[in-house]
Amino acid sequence: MKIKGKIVFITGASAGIGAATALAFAEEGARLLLAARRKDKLASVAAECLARGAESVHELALDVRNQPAVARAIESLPAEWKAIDVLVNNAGLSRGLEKLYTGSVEDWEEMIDTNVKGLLYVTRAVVPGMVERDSGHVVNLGSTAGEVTYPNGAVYCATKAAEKAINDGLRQDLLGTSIRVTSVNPGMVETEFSQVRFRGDQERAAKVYQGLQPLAATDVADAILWAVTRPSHVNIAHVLLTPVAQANSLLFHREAAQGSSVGLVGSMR
Ligand code: NDP
Ligand code: 8X3
Repeated sequence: MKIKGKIVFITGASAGIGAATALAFAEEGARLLLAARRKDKLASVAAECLARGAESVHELALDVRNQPAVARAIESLPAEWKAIDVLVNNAGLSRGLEKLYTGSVEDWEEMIDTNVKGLLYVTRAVVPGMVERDSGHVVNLGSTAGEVTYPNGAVYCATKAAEKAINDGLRQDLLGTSIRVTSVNPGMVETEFSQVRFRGDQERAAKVYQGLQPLAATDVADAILWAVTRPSHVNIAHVLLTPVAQANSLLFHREAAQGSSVGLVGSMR
């Protein structure tokens, strides 16, 4: 599939994987619909997209947890932006790393509301138009965390396990249409993710990536662009990508000052 002139809607486009994905599609000449809550960050990603070759950019200041706002934002798109070709359901976050029985209920709700309900709200608002046009591609951001649960991360992992079920269910429900559905499941990617998880504790966030080379947001953007640009009869169901030094959610190889070490993610954080 050629990307030039296609409308690509990316949630969580103000940072990390979403911003890198916006830039990757910009370089292919896409028309970009970019959504996130932080307008200033979104505006600078939008400007960079135009500089890198995007045909046009439309920004949406949107909290995906707010269902009426999501529905309104999609319904009230200008006519020339309505026919969304690609939806990248990327907005998401983790909060805290704590045992389930002492965890913060507010943190759980924020993760579930964003990663599960937000993804559902956006999908519900966008996919009917794709069905009407019998054309489109939905890419959902999963994670190694959705495949293997790690200690102190049960609720985040549960949201990504839910993403896997939603991704697979949506693909089944769209059988008989031309719409494709893909889950891109990265391991550790160095973005704002850990800073958000640890509420700005830079030192703790940096420790997550110590002694190994994590994925970059551009590596994930590359996988998303690859999945979307396969021929239109090919559906990539899942893409799993990790740093070479990561086997799964639990097993890492870290170079320590004294030599190498293999560690559990829970204990290393
Ligand atoms: P970042 O924190 O760098 O970016 C997260 C993006 O999501 C930001 O643009 C943020 O924008 C947006 N976002 C968060 N909450 C909302 C909301 N309620 N409404 C709208 N936008 C929101 O993290 P990543 O880029 O790393 O994460 C992107 C996705 O990738 C997430 O779904 C994450 O779970 C997944 N992932 C990340 C991995 C990693 O190791 N980093 C690995 C596997 C998957 P704003 O704050 O402006 O709203
Ligand atoms: C993010 C990857 O391992 O930090 O989904 O949870 S991890």
